[in-house]
Amino acid sequence: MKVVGSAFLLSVLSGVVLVACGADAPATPDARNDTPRVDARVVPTPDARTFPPFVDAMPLPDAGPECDDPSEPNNSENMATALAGIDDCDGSGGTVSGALDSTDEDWYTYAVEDTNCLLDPTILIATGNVEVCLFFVCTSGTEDFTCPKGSMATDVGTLSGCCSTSSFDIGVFGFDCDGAADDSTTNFMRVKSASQNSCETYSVGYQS
Ligand SMILES: [Ca+2]
Ligand SMILES: [Ca+2]
Ligand SMILES: [Ca+2]
Ligand SMILES: [Ca+2]
Repeated sequence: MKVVGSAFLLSVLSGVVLVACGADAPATPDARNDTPRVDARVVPTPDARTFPPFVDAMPLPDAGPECDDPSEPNNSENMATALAGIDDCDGSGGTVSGALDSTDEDWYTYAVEDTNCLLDPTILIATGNVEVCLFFVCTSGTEDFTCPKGSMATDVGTLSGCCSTSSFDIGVFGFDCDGAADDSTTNFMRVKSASQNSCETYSVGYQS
């Protein structure tokens, strides 16, 4: 009887323990359900990060074929870009750079002072498949010049000068302001594309 009574008491105690464990179990799932709700509030942040790249990519279609030239507009004698004056010493001079589409003309103008050096108007085409014309306007007297071999005498409006697709030097006996001791001039330089390129870039040097 005592043994049976002990076994009965053990089974009753086990039942109490099981009931006690069963009562504790429901608390855990509730706590787990709270955690996903907090995580769900964090989800919108990664989605927001995907938008900036699309905005950054938008400027790309604007980068089309353009022929930027900061000297524009300079398409005629009257709109010529004014350059610093030079004298007839060969250390005096400059370089212009620009870009030409098929119909563009780039005009520049600069004064040339007749000093004690030798006057020999010169064009140096450093880069670019271009035609360069050099026109002269004497400060006093009348323009009298001979275009060197490889260049061609050309008149544009009231201007007279020489044009070539390669570098040229008028030479020390090639230019004179006839009737004047002072051969100072105002020069005009016209650059045009000699290629079929949509955008011909160039660099042209000048001295006198
Ligand atoms: Ca241009
Ligand atoms: Ca132009
Ligand atoms: Ca010279
Ligand atoms: Ca003269």
